[in-house]
Amino acid sequence: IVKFDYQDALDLDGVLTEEEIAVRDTARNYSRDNLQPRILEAYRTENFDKGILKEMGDIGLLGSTIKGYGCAGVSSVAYGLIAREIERIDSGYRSAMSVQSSLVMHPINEFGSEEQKEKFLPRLAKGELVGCFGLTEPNHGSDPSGMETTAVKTDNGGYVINGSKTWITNSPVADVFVIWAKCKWDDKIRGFLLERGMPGLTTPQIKNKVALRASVTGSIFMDSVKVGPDSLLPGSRGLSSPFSCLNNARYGIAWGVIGSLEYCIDATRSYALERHQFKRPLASFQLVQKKLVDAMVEATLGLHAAHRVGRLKDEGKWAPDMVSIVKRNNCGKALHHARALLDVFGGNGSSDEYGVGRHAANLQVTNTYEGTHDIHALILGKAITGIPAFAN
Ligand code: TGC
Ligand code: FAD
Repeated sequence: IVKFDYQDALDLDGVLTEEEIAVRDTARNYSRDNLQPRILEAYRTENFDKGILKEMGDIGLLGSTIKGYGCAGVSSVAYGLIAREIERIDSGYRSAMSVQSSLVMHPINEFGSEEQKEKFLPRLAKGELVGCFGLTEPNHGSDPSGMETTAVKTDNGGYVINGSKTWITNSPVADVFVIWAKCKWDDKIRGFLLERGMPGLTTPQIKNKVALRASVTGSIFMDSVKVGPDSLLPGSRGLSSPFSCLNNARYGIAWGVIGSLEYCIDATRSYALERHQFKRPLASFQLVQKKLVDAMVEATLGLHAAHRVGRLKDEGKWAPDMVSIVKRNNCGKALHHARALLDVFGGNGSSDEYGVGRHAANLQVTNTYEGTHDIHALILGKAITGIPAFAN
């Protein structure tokens, strides 16, 4: 019999490799020492410091599963552990890391030419370049297959891109844009790499968000943007290409949101032990203990489920539906329990000093992006019945 540790209730440490623990500790120390001190001010002022990506790049946290091109080449579990540690501070900081890693570096690595990989990946890995991923459009969020952004061929072998993307993480500060467009010549969706400064490309910020305020979000407007032949990601073809990026990002979010919930559990436990009502600590009341227990149990189960998907991913024995299980479950449970824990703070829950209200607000967004909670239910409903409920 061992001593029970509520912070590692089913011994996750025991199923990690030495390298994964080292990566986890690097991400934990960095997040605690460099992100935690900044978050309150960044959230209040809706300010994202691009320097954070350089700092993450310096310690190997960007594109960490990619082999070569200056990337660390670690396991999918290690990537999940990085997301968990960063999101323990704030979902917005994890967004910045996961967009750069899974939604920008992954498609370049997977679908790009050797020249594109050599040009972009080492600088994205260092955080010298910031990337963003444009799939969602004003009229097409859950149904990207209907996208209106188009690419047409030009006489010189290049392309002209027209259309708009919205709710794009990092677009106002990005140097590189992975844009998904419908190609007029065969009606297939393909990825294109656009760069800041191209005539016709503008990226206004969406201001005054009620959540994820430490992450910068914007639109991308493309008014006859002319690009060369080397802009096309040659290996991309069809919706499965952007979805392959989403598989990785959704998997990382499943780990990340548990980090967010773990912060809420620790903060609530400390508060409940200190705060007294009726001459007793709040932590002595059964209803308060139940909230802590319910949250701790779901955080534990969520972590182990994400770990299992990670191991299957690295063994090549995974399916996207498995990712939907952990993305949907972990985001939904993290949101539900963060909101319940917020009750324990009473009036102080309305102060931004305690962080739990900020995490709960962020977790609503994690339930929305990368496929909403309900869309993942429908993906799994299709997996069970064979009938797609979201389409004709
Ligand atoms: P459907 O007909 O089901 O599939 C079209 C093609 O795609 C293939 N496919 C997949 N391939 C790989 N991985 C997956 N997960 C895949 N899911 C589908 C499929 O096999 C088919 O291939 P082919 O070769 O037969 O053509 O597509 P549908 O149009 O009916 O899709 C329905 C649905 C609901 C599943 C899908 O559209 C969906 O997932 N919608 C949600 C959209 C979404 O997640 N958007 C995310 C935008 S990016 C973002 O939010 C970033 S936030 C970043 C941050 O800040 O952290
Ligand atoms: P809609 O698709 O309009 O859905 C609205 C509601 O209808 C949801 O509850 C949905 O579940 C429901 N619904 C839709 N269709 C069905 C159906 N068939 N059956 C039942 N219910 C349905 N996108 C990117 O491409 N890149 C990014 O970097 C990015 N970053 C983001 C950052 C933030 C802060 C936010 C908020 C969003 C971001 N997104 C990004 C967009 C995000 O992926 C979309 O918001 C999400 O996919 C949902 O699309 P939508 O907002 O258009 O909602």
